[in-house]
Amino acid sequence: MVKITNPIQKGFYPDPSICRVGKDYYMVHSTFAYAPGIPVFRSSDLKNWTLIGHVLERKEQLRLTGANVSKGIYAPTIRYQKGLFYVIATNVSGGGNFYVTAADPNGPWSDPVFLTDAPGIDPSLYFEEDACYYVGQRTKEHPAYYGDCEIWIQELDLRKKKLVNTPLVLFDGSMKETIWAEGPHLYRIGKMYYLLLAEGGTEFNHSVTIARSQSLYGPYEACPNNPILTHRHLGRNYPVQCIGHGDLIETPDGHWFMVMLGTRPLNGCAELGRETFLASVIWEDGWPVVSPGMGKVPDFLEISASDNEQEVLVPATEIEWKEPIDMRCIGLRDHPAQLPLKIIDSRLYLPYLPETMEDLSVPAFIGIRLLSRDFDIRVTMESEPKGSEEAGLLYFYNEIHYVKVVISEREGQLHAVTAIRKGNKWEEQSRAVAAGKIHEIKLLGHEQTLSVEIDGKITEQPLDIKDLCSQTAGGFTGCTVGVYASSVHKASDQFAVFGPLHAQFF
Ligand code: 6LW
Repeated sequence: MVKITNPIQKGFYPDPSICRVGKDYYMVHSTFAYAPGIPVFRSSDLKNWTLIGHVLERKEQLRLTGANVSKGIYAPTIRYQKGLFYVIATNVSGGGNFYVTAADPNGPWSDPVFLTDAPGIDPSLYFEEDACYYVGQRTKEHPAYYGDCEIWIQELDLRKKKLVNTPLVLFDGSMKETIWAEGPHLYRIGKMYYLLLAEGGTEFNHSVTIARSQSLYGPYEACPNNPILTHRHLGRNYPVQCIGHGDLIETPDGHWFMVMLGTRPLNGCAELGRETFLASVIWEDGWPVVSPGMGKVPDFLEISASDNEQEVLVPATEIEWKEPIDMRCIGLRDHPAQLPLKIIDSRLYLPYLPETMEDLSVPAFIGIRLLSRDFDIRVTMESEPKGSEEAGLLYFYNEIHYVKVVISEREGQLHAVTAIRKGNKWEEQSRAVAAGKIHEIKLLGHEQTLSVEIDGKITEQPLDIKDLCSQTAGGFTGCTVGVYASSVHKASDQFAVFGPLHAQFF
């Protein structure tokens, strides 16, 4: 037996979609305005997930100019058909719905093919014999209320690379006045077509529902047990919330599972963002029963598997600076490797770009996802900023909710500056630090507070970082943390020099 602990993907990995080829599973997630876009994970046991690459790695594949951090790439679907992997997703900041293909899921993936006549978001693909179908959501032509959406289908001609024939509506939700019928996936299981979808919106009322039909174009009947999975009836204090947006998968030996997103809020805030969870599925009377006997996402599952690996605790993340840049690193709106940086003797030379983290362009930021709210993240800065230059660590939720801990010159003297921005609220503390080239910066996270230690001194009052999350600041992402340098809208040809980034998540 293998014990699988939920969530199976900790940190900001929302909108999971999964497919299986042979004994290997592949899973993808939304990345919004982070780059590279759409990570691809592989697993042979649904428990241990290895990051094997990204779908959108090249500049020409991923246009995020001007996108705020929660815009950009939404809800990808991954499917495999006749020797090719397909990922279909939406770039809400430019171009809309597109698909890419790859013979090897490690990449490289093709350039995107944009589907100009596909309104809405959350596209999925369904293959049958030689045909391919686009299944997505869109707002109804005459919505009766906010969030009045429908799931629609249209044939996708992969040779012509465009939608052909007539679009048809399949379903508009399983309850009266359902909001946000979205995240659809279509399957043929046995003799029936099943349409899995999300309803209620990605927040507290999120849910997974299902409908079935004997023919592809319907009519689809809603499952009498809908929603087949939700946590909204468990109340706001239940530790796992917002469960919805699922995808089904069958193991080689005929067992079924569902992956879906969920949050683990504390005091109403889920700083880690929407994470990915797993539940088992059985079939009764031709309908799926999720987590039979329990009806909610379990803390852990025990499944039979030949591959009996040990429980892995959340590992320390050590980012050493070398070429190519560690696959776990992400940047804002552009791949960190595209920054005009240098790596010399395992040191990162990060340019003082004029952009800051508040600008909707590409700041000099190389981050990793926050994997737990208890953490110890540290780096050494081995250079000294001058004038308007500042460099250090950034804990980032969005352009107006972040903490920056930087070394910077103030009135001719070097200072350690800690600033927290929560929308219109700005607090800054600073103290002089000794000149000398090496400064150690540590961020210690504990129960939604952040202690800052610079050069061995905890100088600051712990900061309250609870509100740096979607629940209070809006948006769809989770927090990231990483090295940062800026010359704050002035020109500079200098570089901040960093040692390795150590991140321990408890
Ligand atoms: C996703 C959609 C959603 O595309 O959030 O509210 C979007 N629902 O299903 C971003 O994750």
